[in-house]
Order: sequence, then C-alpha cells, then structure tokens
Amino acid sequence: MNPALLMPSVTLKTGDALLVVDVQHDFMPGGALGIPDGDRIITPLNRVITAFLRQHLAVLYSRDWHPVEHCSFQAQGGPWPPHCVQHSSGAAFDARLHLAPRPLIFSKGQHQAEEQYSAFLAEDGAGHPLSATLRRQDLRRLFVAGLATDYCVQNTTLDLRRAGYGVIVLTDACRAVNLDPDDEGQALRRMAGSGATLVATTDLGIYP
Ligand code: VGL
Ligand code: ZN
Repeated sequence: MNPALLMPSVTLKTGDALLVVDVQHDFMPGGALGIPDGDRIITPLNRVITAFLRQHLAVLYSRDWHPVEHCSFQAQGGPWPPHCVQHSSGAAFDARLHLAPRPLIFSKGQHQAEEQYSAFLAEDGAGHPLSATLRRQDLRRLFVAGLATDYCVQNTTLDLRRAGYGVIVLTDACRAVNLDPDDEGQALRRMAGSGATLVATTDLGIYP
C-alpha cells in the first residue's frame, strides 16, 4: 500500500490562510504573561509563514491589545497580570516573528469591559473584523498557530468551526498557559471534537 495513504500530509491550496495568533512579547518566557516554551514555536511558525508567502497565500496576524485598565487584569478583578497593553513594548510582536510585507493585523480585547479570547471578530485599524476579511478574500480554510492553545487558539478555532470554516491547528507551533496541567489536552480534545484537524508543521508537505 502507498504509505502516503496511511500518513496523509496536508497540501496547501487556494483559499487557505495562516492565522498567527498573539505571538507577542508579553506571552514569551520572561514576559508579563509568559507561556512556558512559548519561544519554541517561532522556528516552526516562521517556516510555515515563509511557505504561505512563497505560495502567495494569505498570512493574517492577531494580537491581544488591551487598554490599561482592562477587565481581565487582576487590579480589575480579572485572572491575569497586566499584559499586552496597547502600544507598550510587551504588546509588540516577538522580534523574531516573520511579518508579511504588508501584514494584516487584527486586534482583540480592546474594549475595557470585555474579555475577548477569540480572534474571529477581531478588528483591523479601520474596524473591519477578521471575519469580513475571510469572506471578502474567499478564505475557507484557516491554519491556526500561536499562543495560547488553551485561550485564544482554542476560542478562535471553535468560533471558526461554528462559522463553517475548515481549521487546521498546527500543534507544534502552539503552546498553552496550563493554569491547570490538563488545560492543553482539554483544548486539543475540544478543537478536534469541533472538527478541526490537528497536525504538526512537519506534516504539511512544505519541507524539501
Ligand atoms: C490570551 C490570556 C490572556 C490569549 C489573552 O490570547 O490566549 N490568554 N489574554
Ligand atoms: Zn489578554
């Protein structure tokens, strides 16, 4: 039997987009809300970004983008230390992350009184949500990678699936906060249960 039938690799095609979730300084080890091994996603993620750009496929970026007194911060009664405050150095993309030549950037969590883990309705500077971009550019299948598996990656994936998009989660290019040690496993199970495909970047057929 053809081994390719046993181990199908995912091939990129028209209508695919890569969504790079919250690869920001504050989520890296040592950052305000540092995620264990968060920096280990950079190398595989950059390889995938390069492959998408080479094939002229869309690469979209979300960022957590909070006002100084955001409701998710502990001083306001929320669960998190202050992080990703708008225009702060901690909110900047990690310096090692490849940015597309004219990156499309969608911000979430900008409204003081709302937590927003999902990037699905995140807005660009002009207020247009990511969901409108997906529709306008006829993007039907999203490859999702970034931080954090148990928050933004999970919530975004579940929203995309509810809206009927194909989702492929790049597991080696994601890391979890794991407030509870099982959070990552639970997030992966929920995403798979929603119909998302979980694959490693090494299964993308983008390596020579
Ligand atoms: C996130 C925790 C707090 C995320 C955002 O984007 O995954 N996690 N704020
Ligand atoms: Zn946040």
